[in-house]
Amino acid sequence: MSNTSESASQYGLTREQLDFLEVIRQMSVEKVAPRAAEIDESGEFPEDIRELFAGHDLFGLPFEERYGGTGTGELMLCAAIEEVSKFCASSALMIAAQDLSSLPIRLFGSDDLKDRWLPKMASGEILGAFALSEPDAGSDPGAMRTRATKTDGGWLLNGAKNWITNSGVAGMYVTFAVTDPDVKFSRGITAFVVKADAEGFRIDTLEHKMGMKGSPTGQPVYEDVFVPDEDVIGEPGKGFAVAMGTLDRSRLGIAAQAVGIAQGATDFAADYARDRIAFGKPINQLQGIQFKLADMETKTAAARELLYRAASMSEGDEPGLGKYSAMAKLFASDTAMEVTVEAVQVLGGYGYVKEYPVERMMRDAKLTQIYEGTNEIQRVVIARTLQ
Ligand code: COS
Repeated sequence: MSNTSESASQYGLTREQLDFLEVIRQMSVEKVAPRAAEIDESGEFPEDIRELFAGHDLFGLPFEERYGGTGTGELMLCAAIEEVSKFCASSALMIAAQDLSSLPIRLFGSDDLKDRWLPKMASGEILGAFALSEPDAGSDPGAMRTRATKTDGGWLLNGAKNWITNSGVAGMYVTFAVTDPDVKFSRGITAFVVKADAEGFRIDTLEHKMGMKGSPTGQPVYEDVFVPDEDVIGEPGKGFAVAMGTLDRSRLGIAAQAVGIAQGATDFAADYARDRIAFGKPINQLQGIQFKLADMETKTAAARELLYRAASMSEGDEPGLGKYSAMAKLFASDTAMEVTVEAVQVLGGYGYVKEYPVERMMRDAKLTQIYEGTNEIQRVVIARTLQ
Protein backbone atom coordinates (compact mmCIF):
# COMPACT_ATOMS: atom_id res chain seq x y z
CA MET A 1 0.00 0.00 0.00
CA SER A 2 1.41 3.41 -0.93
CA ASN A 3 1.42 6.22 1.63
CA THR A 4 -1.24 7.90 -0.54
CA SER A 5 -3.60 4.90 -0.20
CA GLU A 6 -2.83 4.50 3.47
CA SER A 7 -3.80 8.09 4.31
CA ALA A 8 -6.72 8.16 1.87
CA SER A 9 -8.21 5.05 3.49
CA GLN A 10 -8.17 6.84 6.83
CA TYR A 11 -10.06 9.76 5.31
CA GLY A 12 -12.78 7.44 4.03
CA LEU A 13 -11.86 6.03 0.61
CA THR A 14 -13.77 2.79 0.14
CA ARG A 15 -12.19 -0.58 -0.68
CA GLU A 16 -13.38 -0.23 -4.26
CA GLN A 17 -11.85 3.24 -4.56
CA LEU A 18 -8.57 2.01 -3.07
CA ASP A 19 -8.51 -0.75 -5.68
CA PHE A 20 -9.06 1.86 -8.40
CA LEU A 21 -6.20 3.89 -6.91
CA GLU A 22 -3.96 0.83 -7.07
CA VAL A 23 -4.79 0.42 -10.77
CA ILE A 24 -3.87 4.09 -11.30
CA ARG A 25 -0.61 3.59 -9.43
CA GLN A 26 0.32 0.51 -11.48
CA MET A 27 -0.56 2.30 -14.70
CA SER A 28 1.56 5.30 -13.64
CA VAL A 29 4.55 3.09 -12.82
CA GLU A 30 4.31 0.98 -15.97
CA LYS A 31 3.06 3.42 -18.61
CA VAL A 32 3.46 7.01 -17.44
CA ALA A 33 6.82 6.97 -15.66
CA PRO A 34 8.75 5.61 -18.68
CA ARG A 35 7.34 8.47 -20.82
CA ALA A 36 7.96 11.32 -18.36
CA ALA A 37 11.51 12.29 -19.42
CA GLU A 38 10.58 12.15 -23.12
CA ILE A 39 7.50 14.31 -22.57
CA ASP A 40 9.65 16.85 -20.72
CA GLU A 41 12.36 16.78 -23.38
CA SER A 42 10.08 17.11 -26.40
CA GLY A 43 7.63 19.53 -24.79
CA GLU A 44 4.86 17.87 -26.78
CA PHE A 45 1.39 17.19 -25.49
CA PRO A 46 1.27 13.41 -24.87
CA GLU A 47 -1.74 12.19 -26.86
CA ASP A 48 -0.89 8.59 -25.89
CA ILE A 49 -1.22 9.44 -22.20
CA ARG A 50 -4.49 11.23 -22.87
CA GLU A 51 -5.82 8.05 -24.52
CA LEU A 52 -4.47 5.93 -21.68
CA PHE A 53 -6.27 8.11 -19.12
CA ALA A 54 -9.48 8.12 -21.13
CA GLY A 55 -9.33 4.32 -21.35
CA HIS A 56 -8.94 4.05 -17.58
CA ASP A 57 -11.71 6.54 -16.76
CA LEU A 58 -9.35 9.09 -15.22
CA PHE A 59 -11.11 12.01 -16.91
CA GLY A 60 -14.29 10.79 -15.26
CA LEU A 61 -12.90 11.41 -11.77
CA PRO A 62 -14.23 14.97 -11.31
CA PHE A 63 -17.73 14.08 -12.53
CA GLU A 64 -20.93 12.63 -11.14
CA GLU A 65 -22.15 9.29 -12.46
CA ARG A 66 -25.17 10.81 -14.16
CA TYR A 67 -22.80 12.68 -16.48
CA GLY A 68 -20.70 9.60 -17.17
CA GLY A 69 -18.20 10.27 -14.40
CA THR A 70 -16.93 7.90 -11.74
CA GLY A 71 -18.90 9.69 -8.99
CA THR A 72 -16.05 8.98 -6.59
CA GLY A 73 -15.66 12.45 -5.06
CA GLU A 74 -12.95 14.99 -4.33
CA LEU A 75 -10.67 12.87 -2.14
CA MET A 76 -10.40 10.14 -4.78
CA LEU A 77 -9.70 12.79 -7.42
CA CYS A 78 -6.90 14.26 -5.30
CA ALA A 79 -5.40 10.85 -4.49
CA ALA A 80 -5.41 9.96 -8.21
CA ILE A 81 -3.74 13.26 -9.22
CA GLU A 82 -1.19 12.63 -6.47
CA GLU A 83 -0.33 9.11 -7.70
CA VAL A 84 0.20 10.23 -11.29
CA SER A 85 2.18 13.32 -10.17
CA LYS A 86 4.72 11.12 -8.39
CA PHE A 87 5.89 10.11 -11.86
CA CYS A 88 4.80 12.83 -14.31
CA ALA A 89 3.26 16.10 -13.15
CA SER A 90 2.50 17.24 -16.72
CA SER A 91 0.35 14.16 -17.25
CA ALA A 92 -1.44 14.66 -13.94
CA LEU A 93 -2.22 18.22 -14.98
CA MET A 94 -4.55 16.87 -17.66
CA ILE A 95 -6.83 15.57 -14.92
CA ALA A 96 -6.54 18.67 -12.73
CA ALA A 97 -7.26 20.92 -15.74
CA GLN A 98 -10.36 18.86 -16.57
CA ASP A 99 -11.56 19.50 -13.03
CA LEU A 100 -10.77 23.24 -13.20
CA SER A 101 -12.39 23.82 -16.58
CA SER A 102 -15.55 21.85 -15.83
CA LEU A 103 -16.14 23.28 -12.34
CA PRO A 104 -17.76 26.52 -13.59
CA ILE A 105 -20.39 24.45 -15.44
CA ARG A 106 -20.75 21.87 -12.64
CA LEU A 107 -21.19 24.55 -9.96
CA PHE A 108 -22.99 27.34 -11.83
CA GLY A 109 -24.09 26.09 -15.27
CA SER A 110 -27.63 25.42 -16.52
CA ASP A 111 -28.88 21.83 -16.89
CA ASP A 112 -28.61 22.33 -20.63
CA LEU A 113 -24.92 23.28 -20.39
CA LYS A 114 -24.26 20.33 -18.08
CA ASP A 115 -25.98 17.90 -20.45
CA ARG A 116 -24.13 19.24 -23.48
CA TRP A 117 -20.61 19.41 -22.05
CA LEU A 118 -20.06 17.22 -19.00
CA PRO A 119 -20.46 13.74 -20.59
CA LYS A 120 -17.95 14.62 -23.33
CA MET A 121 -15.52 15.95 -20.73
CA ALA A 122 -15.99 12.96 -18.42
CA SER A 123 -15.11 10.57 -21.24
CA GLY A 124 -12.05 12.63 -22.20
CA GLU A 125 -13.43 13.17 -25.70
CA ILE A 126 -13.13 16.90 -25.03
CA LEU A 127 -10.53 18.62 -22.88
CA GLY A 128 -11.37 21.94 -21.31
CA ALA A 129 -9.50 25.15 -20.57
CA PHE A 130 -10.12 27.87 -17.99
CA ALA A 131 -9.39 31.27 -19.51
CA LEU A 132 -9.30 33.87 -16.74
CA SER A 133 -5.79 35.41 -16.69
CA GLU A 134 -4.65 38.09 -19.09
CA PRO A 135 -1.24 39.62 -19.86
CA ASP A 136 -2.05 42.50 -17.46
CA ALA A 137 -4.43 40.69 -15.10
CA GLY A 138 -3.13 37.55 -13.38
CA SER A 139 -3.39 37.91 -9.61
CA ASP A 140 -5.97 40.67 -10.13
CA PRO A 141 -8.49 39.16 -12.55
CA GLY A 142 -10.95 41.97 -11.80
CA ALA A 143 -8.71 44.16 -13.99
CA MET A 144 -9.30 42.04 -17.11
CA ARG A 145 -9.84 43.82 -20.43
CA THR A 146 -11.50 41.15 -22.56
CA ARG A 147 -14.93 42.50 -23.39
CA ALA A 148 -18.22 40.90 -24.32
CA THR A 149 -20.87 43.10 -25.88
CA LYS A 150 -24.52 42.14 -26.22
CA THR A 151 -25.81 41.34 -29.65
CA ASP A 152 -28.87 39.53 -31.02
CA GLY A 153 -29.17 36.12 -29.33
CA GLY A 154 -25.77 36.28 -27.67
CA TRP A 155 -22.51 38.12 -27.10
CA LEU A 156 -19.47 39.18 -29.10
CA LEU A 157 -16.13 38.59 -27.35
CA ASN A 158 -12.95 40.57 -28.03
CA GLY A 159 -9.63 40.39 -26.22
CA ALA A 160 -6.80 38.05 -25.27
CA LYS A 161 -6.02 35.69 -22.41
CA ASN A 162 -2.64 34.50 -21.15
CA TRP A 163 -1.03 31.44 -19.50
CA ILE A 164 -3.98 29.23 -20.36
CA THR A 165 -3.44 25.51 -19.74
CA ASN A 166 -4.53 23.14 -22.55
CA SER A 167 -4.23 25.87 -25.17
CA GLY A 168 -4.55 24.28 -28.59
CA VAL A 169 -5.69 20.89 -27.29
CA ALA A 170 -8.90 21.97 -25.53
CA GLY A 171 -12.26 21.71 -27.27
CA MET A 172 -13.79 24.42 -25.09
CA TYR A 173 -12.52 27.46 -23.23
CA VAL A 174 -14.43 28.76 -20.22
CA THR A 175 -13.80 32.44 -20.83
CA PHE A 176 -14.35 35.38 -18.52
CA ALA A 177 -15.08 38.77 -20.02
CA VAL A 178 -16.25 42.19 -18.89
CA THR A 179 -19.89 42.66 -19.85
CA ASP A 180 -20.58 45.81 -17.86
CA PRO A 181 -17.59 48.18 -17.84
CA ASP A 182 -19.58 50.83 -15.96
CA VAL A 183 -19.74 48.96 -12.67
CA LYS A 184 -16.83 48.02 -10.38
CA PHE A 185 -15.02 45.50 -12.59
CA SER A 186 -15.47 42.35 -10.55
CA ARG A 187 -19.25 42.96 -10.59
CA GLY A 188 -19.38 43.35 -14.37
CA ILE A 189 -17.75 40.09 -15.42
CA THR A 190 -19.53 37.18 -17.09
CA ALA A 191 -18.45 33.56 -17.75
CA PHE A 192 -18.91 32.01 -21.20
CA VAL A 193 -18.27 28.69 -22.89
CA VAL A 194 -16.30 29.34 -26.08
CA LYS A 195 -15.89 26.46 -28.52
CA ALA A 196 -12.39 25.95 -29.89
CA ASP A 197 -13.73 26.04 -33.44
CA ALA A 198 -15.71 29.28 -32.97
CA GLU A 199 -15.10 31.81 -35.73
CA GLY A 200 -12.69 34.53 -34.61
CA PHE A 201 -11.06 32.37 -31.94
CA ARG A 202 -7.42 31.31 -32.16
CA ILE A 203 -4.39 30.46 -30.06
CA ASP A 204 -1.63 32.95 -30.75
CA THR A 205 1.45 31.83 -28.92
CA LEU A 206 2.49 28.77 -26.96
CA GLU A 207 4.90 29.44 -24.10
CA HIS A 208 8.33 27.84 -23.67
CA LYS A 209 8.21 26.99 -19.99
CA MET A 210 10.72 26.03 -17.31
CA GLY A 211 8.75 22.91 -16.43
CA MET A 212 5.40 21.12 -16.80
CA LYS A 213 6.43 20.99 -20.43
CA GLY A 214 3.98 18.34 -21.63
CA SER A 215 1.10 20.67 -20.86
CA PRO A 216 0.61 23.36 -23.51
CA THR A 217 0.20 26.90 -22.15
CA GLY A 218 -0.85 29.64 -24.51
CA GLN A 219 -2.61 32.83 -25.39
CA PRO A 220 -6.18 32.52 -26.67
CA VAL A 221 -7.29 35.47 -28.77
CA TYR A 222 -10.91 36.48 -29.40
CA GLU A 223 -11.90 38.62 -32.38
CA ASP A 224 -15.65 39.16 -32.55
CA VAL A 225 -16.28 35.64 -31.30
CA PHE A 226 -20.03 35.03 -31.11
CA VAL A 227 -21.25 33.14 -28.04
CA PRO A 228 -24.97 32.34 -27.87
CA ASP A 229 -26.96 33.27 -24.74
CA GLU A 230 -27.33 29.60 -23.81
CA ASP A 231 -23.54 29.33 -23.45
CA VAL A 232 -23.37 31.88 -20.64
CA ILE A 233 -22.42 30.19 -17.35
CA GLY A 234 -24.55 31.44 -14.48
CA GLU A 235 -26.00 34.93 -14.57
CA PRO A 236 -24.49 37.77 -16.62
CA GLY A 237 -22.45 39.97 -14.28
CA LYS A 238 -21.82 37.16 -11.80
CA GLY A 239 -18.77 35.73 -13.52
CA PHE A 240 -16.25 36.83 -10.88
CA ALA A 241 -18.00 34.71 -8.27
CA VAL A 242 -17.97 31.81 -10.78
CA ALA A 243 -14.19 32.16 -11.10
CA MET A 244 -13.59 32.49 -7.36
CA GLY A 245 -15.95 29.64 -6.44
CA THR A 246 -14.18 27.44 -9.00
CA LEU A 247 -10.70 28.27 -7.72
CA ASP A 248 -11.80 27.60 -4.13
CA ARG A 249 -12.18 23.95 -5.17
CA SER A 250 -9.76 23.50 -8.04
CA ARG A 251 -6.77 24.55 -5.91
CA LEU A 252 -7.12 21.18 -4.19
CA GLY A 253 -6.02 19.56 -7.45
CA ILE A 254 -2.85 21.66 -7.52
CA ALA A 255 -2.16 20.83 -3.88
CA ALA A 256 -2.56 17.15 -4.82
CA GLN A 257 -0.15 17.56 -7.71
CA ALA A 258 2.36 19.20 -5.35
CA VAL A 259 2.05 16.41 -2.77
CA GLY A 260 2.60 13.87 -5.54
CA ILE A 261 5.70 15.66 -6.83
CA ALA A 262 7.10 15.89 -3.29
CA GLN A 263 6.44 12.20 -2.60
CA GLY A 264 7.88 11.16 -5.96
CA ALA A 265 11.07 13.12 -5.23
CA THR A 266 11.31 11.75 -1.68
CA ASP A 267 10.83 8.16 -2.84
CA PHE A 268 13.39 8.55 -5.60
CA ALA A 269 15.96 10.15 -3.29
CA ALA A 270 15.44 7.46 -0.62
CA ASP A 271 15.93 4.67 -3.18
CA TYR A 272 19.03 6.37 -4.53
CA ALA A 273 20.49 6.88 -1.05
CA ARG A 274 20.01 3.15 -0.32
CA ASP A 275 22.14 2.16 -3.31
CA ARG A 276 24.70 4.94 -3.55
CA ILE A 277 27.95 4.12 -1.80
CA ALA A 278 30.26 6.80 -0.37
CA PHE A 279 32.94 6.41 2.26
CA GLY A 280 32.43 2.64 2.10
CA LYS A 281 28.70 2.56 2.92
CA PRO A 282 25.30 3.50 1.48
CA ILE A 283 24.79 7.24 1.88
CA ASN A 284 21.52 6.62 3.72
CA GLN A 285 23.75 5.56 6.63
CA LEU A 286 25.10 9.12 6.83
CA GLN A 287 23.22 11.35 9.23
CA GLY A 288 23.47 14.37 6.90
CA ILE A 289 21.44 12.44 4.31
CA GLN A 290 19.16 10.75 6.84
CA PHE A 291 18.04 14.09 8.25
CA LYS A 292 17.26 15.43 4.79
CA LEU A 293 15.15 12.38 3.93
CA ALA A 294 13.39 12.52 7.31
CA ASP A 295 12.42 16.17 6.77
CA MET A 296 11.26 15.48 3.20
CA GLU A 297 9.03 12.61 4.30
CA THR A 298 7.64 14.56 7.27
CA LYS A 299 6.78 17.71 5.32
CA THR A 300 5.16 15.70 2.54
CA ALA A 301 3.05 13.74 5.01
CA ALA A 302 1.96 16.99 6.70
CA ALA A 303 1.00 18.50 3.32
CA ARG A 304 -1.03 15.38 2.50
CA GLU A 305 -2.94 15.57 5.79
CA LEU A 306 -3.89 19.20 5.15
CA LEU A 307 -4.92 18.36 1.60
CA TYR A 308 -7.09 15.40 2.62
CA ARG A 309 -8.69 17.43 5.38
CA ALA A 310 -9.55 20.14 2.82
CA ALA A 311 -10.77 17.56 0.29
CA SER A 312 -13.03 16.00 2.92
CA MET A 313 -14.54 19.45 3.62
CA SER A 314 -15.33 19.79 -0.06
CA GLU A 315 -17.38 16.59 -0.01
CA GLY A 316 -19.45 17.62 2.99
CA ASP A 317 -19.93 21.24 1.82
CA GLU A 318 -18.43 22.38 5.13
CA PRO A 319 -17.91 26.15 5.37
CA GLY A 320 -14.31 27.36 5.14
CA LEU A 321 -13.38 25.32 2.09
CA GLY A 322 -11.80 28.34 0.33
CA LYS A 323 -9.50 28.93 3.28
CA TYR A 324 -8.52 25.26 3.56
CA SER A 325 -7.93 24.77 -0.14
CA ALA A 326 -5.72 27.90 -0.12
CA MET A 327 -3.81 26.57 2.91
CA ALA A 328 -3.41 23.14 1.29
CA LYS A 329 -2.20 24.65 -1.99
CA LEU A 330 0.18 27.03 -0.21
CA PHE A 331 1.69 24.44 2.10
CA ALA A 332 1.85 21.59 -0.42
CA SER A 333 3.46 23.66 -3.16
CA ASP A 334 6.04 25.23 -0.83
CA THR A 335 6.75 21.71 0.40
CA ALA A 336 7.11 20.38 -3.14
CA MET A 337 9.63 23.13 -3.90
CA GLU A 338 11.68 22.55 -0.73
CA VAL A 339 11.59 18.78 -1.05
CA THR A 340 12.59 18.66 -4.71
CA VAL A 341 15.52 21.04 -4.09
CA GLU A 342 16.65 18.66 -1.33
CA ALA A 343 16.17 15.62 -3.58
CA VAL A 344 18.53 17.19 -6.12
CA GLN A 345 21.01 17.73 -3.28
CA VAL A 346 20.77 14.09 -2.11
CA LEU A 347 21.60 12.92 -5.63
CA GLY A 348 24.45 15.45 -5.89
CA GLY A 349 25.88 15.67 -9.42
CA TYR A 350 23.37 13.06 -10.60
CA GLY A 351 20.56 15.26 -9.31
CA TYR A 352 21.58 18.02 -11.70
CA VAL A 353 21.43 15.98 -14.90
CA LYS A 354 18.51 14.82 -16.98
CA GLU A 355 19.21 11.09 -16.67
CA TYR A 356 17.51 11.33 -13.28
CA PRO A 357 14.01 12.72 -12.73
CA VAL A 358 14.57 14.95 -9.71
CA GLU A 359 15.68 18.07 -11.62
CA ARG A 360 12.47 17.79 -13.69
CA MET A 361 10.46 17.43 -10.50
CA MET A 362 12.13 20.58 -9.15
CA ARG A 363 11.22 22.53 -12.29
CA ASP A 364 7.67 21.18 -12.26
CA ALA A 365 7.26 21.97 -8.54
CA LYS A 366 7.94 25.66 -9.16
CA LEU A 367 4.74 26.08 -11.14
CA THR A 368 2.61 24.77 -8.28
CA GLN A 369 3.65 27.86 -6.28
CA ILE A 370 2.44 30.09 -9.11
CA TYR A 371 -0.61 28.84 -10.98
CA GLU A 372 -4.24 28.85 -9.86
CA GLY A 373 -3.21 31.80 -7.71
CA THR A 374 0.34 32.56 -6.59
CA ASN A 375 1.15 31.58 -3.04
CA GLU A 376 1.05 35.27 -2.15
CA ILE A 377 -2.60 35.28 -3.28
CA GLN A 378 -3.25 32.15 -1.18
CA ARG A 379 -1.90 34.07 1.83
CA VAL A 380 -4.27 36.95 0.99
CA VAL A 381 -7.22 34.54 0.88
CA ILE A 382 -6.19 32.94 4.19
CA ALA A 383 -5.40 36.25 5.94
CA ARG A 384 -8.81 37.67 5.00
CA THR A 385 -10.46 34.94 7.08
CA LEU A 386 -8.50 36.14 10.12
CA GLN A 387 -9.67 39.76 10.00
N1 COS B 1 -16.37 32.84 -3.76
C1 COS B 1 -17.41 33.56 -4.24
N2 COS B 1 -17.38 34.89 -4.41
C2 COS B 1 -16.25 35.52 -4.08
C3 COS B 1 -15.12 34.85 -3.56
C4 COS B 1 -15.23 33.45 -3.38
N3 COS B 1 -14.21 32.74 -2.91
N4 COS B 1 -14.15 35.74 -3.31
C5 COS B 1 -14.64 36.94 -3.66
N5 COS B 1 -15.91 36.80 -4.13
C6 COS B 1 -16.80 37.87 -4.58
C7 COS B 1 -16.94 38.90 -3.48
O1 COS B 1 -18.02 38.56 -2.63
C8 COS B 1 -17.25 40.15 -4.27
O2 COS B 1 -18.60 40.17 -4.65
P1 COS B 1 -19.42 41.56 -4.69
O3 COS B 1 -18.68 42.41 -5.69
O4 COS B 1 -20.77 41.16 -5.12
O5 COS B 1 -19.33 42.13 -3.30
C9 COS B 1 -16.43 39.98 -5.54
O6 COS B 1 -16.20 38.57 -5.67
C10 COS B 1 -15.11 40.71 -5.49
O7 COS B 1 -14.43 40.31 -4.32
P2 COS B 1 -13.14 41.06 -3.78
O8 COS B 1 -13.43 42.54 -3.75
O9 COS B 1 -12.72 40.40 -2.55
O10 COS B 1 -12.12 40.79 -4.96
P3 COS B 1 -10.63 41.21 -5.13
O11 COS B 1 -10.47 41.82 -6.46
O12 COS B 1 -10.13 41.96 -3.93
O13 COS B 1 -9.86 39.82 -5.25
C11 COS B 1 -8.66 37.85 -4.65
C12 COS B 1 -9.72 38.91 -4.30
C13 COS B 1 -7.25 38.35 -4.47
C14 COS B 1 -8.94 36.72 -3.71
C15 COS B 1 -8.85 37.40 -6.13
O14 COS B 1 -8.56 38.45 -7.00
C16 COS B 1 -8.02 36.20 -6.51
O15 COS B 1 -8.32 35.08 -6.13
N6 COS B 1 -6.96 36.41 -7.32
C17 COS B 1 -6.17 35.33 -7.85
C18 COS B 1 -6.74 34.81 -9.11
C19 COS B 1 -6.08 33.56 -9.53
O16 COS B 1 -6.05 32.57 -8.81
N7 COS B 1 -5.55 33.56 -10.75
C20 COS B 1 -4.86 32.45 -11.27
C21 COS B 1 -5.26 32.18 -12.62
S1 COS B 1 -6.56 31.11 -12.78
S2 COS B 1 -5.65 29.45 -13.23
